[in-house]
Amino acid sequence: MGKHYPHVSEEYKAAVQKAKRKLTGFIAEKRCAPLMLRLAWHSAGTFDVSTKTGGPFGTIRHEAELAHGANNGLDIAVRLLQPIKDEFPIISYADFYQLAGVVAVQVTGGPEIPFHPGREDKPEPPVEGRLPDAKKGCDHLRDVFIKQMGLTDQDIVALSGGHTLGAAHKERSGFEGPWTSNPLIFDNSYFTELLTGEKDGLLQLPSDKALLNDPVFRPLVEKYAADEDAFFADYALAHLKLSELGFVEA
Ligand code: TBV
Repeated sequence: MGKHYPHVSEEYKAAVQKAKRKLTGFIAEKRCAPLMLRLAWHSAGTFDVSTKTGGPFGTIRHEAELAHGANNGLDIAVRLLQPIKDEFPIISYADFYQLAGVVAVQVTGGPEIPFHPGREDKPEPPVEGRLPDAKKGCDHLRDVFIKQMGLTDQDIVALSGGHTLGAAHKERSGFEGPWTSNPLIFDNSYFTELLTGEKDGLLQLPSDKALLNDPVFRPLVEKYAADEDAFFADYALAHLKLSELGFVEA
C-alpha cells in the first residue's frame, strides 16, 4: 500500500531544503535543539484519532494554544523561529515546526528522520488537556499515546528517549534540571541514566520512572540502554509517526 503524501510544487520542495539548512545553522548556534524538539512534539501530540482534531498543523503559534499549561515557555520557541519563517512565506507553519523538530534531533547527533512536506495550517487550536501529565503513570501514558494519538507501547518508550535532550525549568513545569549529563547530545543516555536511578543533579519525572515498573515498557528501556542503534531506529520511526499524525492515512 504505502502512504500517499500530498503533492507539493518544486518551488515548495526547494524552499524546504533551504529552510532545513538555515534551521540547522540557527539551532546549532542558539543551542536551542531541546526547545525546538519540545515545540514539534507539543504541536503534534494534541492529535485525537477519534475526532481527527489537533495535531501538527501550526496552531501552536496562536495565543490560545501557547496559553495551555503544558506549553509554558514554548512562546520563546515560536518567537525564535519567526525571523527564519519570514524568509519562507511559502512554507506552512505546520511543516516548518515539524522540520525544526527533525533538524533538532539531527544537529545533536540523533538519527535522520524522514520529512514529508505538505501539512496545511489549520485555523482552530485543539482543546486543552491532550498532552501527557508528567505526574502520572503508565495507564495515563497509554490513554494519551495509544487511545488518543493512535501510537504504540514501543512508540511511548522510544519517544520518552527524547529527554536525552534538554532540561525542565521550575518556572515552566515546576520540575528542574536535565535528564542526562550531556543535554545537547542526542544519544541513548536517557535510558542508561533511568536504569541507574536518581542521581544528584539529574531529573526523573514520575512518568519517566513509571517506565521501569511496567512489564512491557521495562524490557524496551533495557534494550535501548544496551543498544543505541536499536533506540535510534525505533525513535526515528516513532518520531516520524508523531510528526505525521492526522496528515496521511497509513
Ligand atoms: C521538556 C514532560 C521532548 N517534557 C519536558 C518537561 C516536562 C515534560 C519540562 C518542561 C520545562 O519545565 O521546561 C514536564 N515529556 C513529558 C511527559 C512525557 C514526555 C509527561 C511523557 C512521555 N516531550 C514529550 C515527548 C518528548 C518530549 C514524548 C520526546 C521527544 N520535552 C521534550 C524535550 C524537553 C521536554 C526535548 O512529551 C526539554 C525542553 C509532548 C527544554 O530543554 O527546554 C508528549 C509530550 O516525554 C508531553
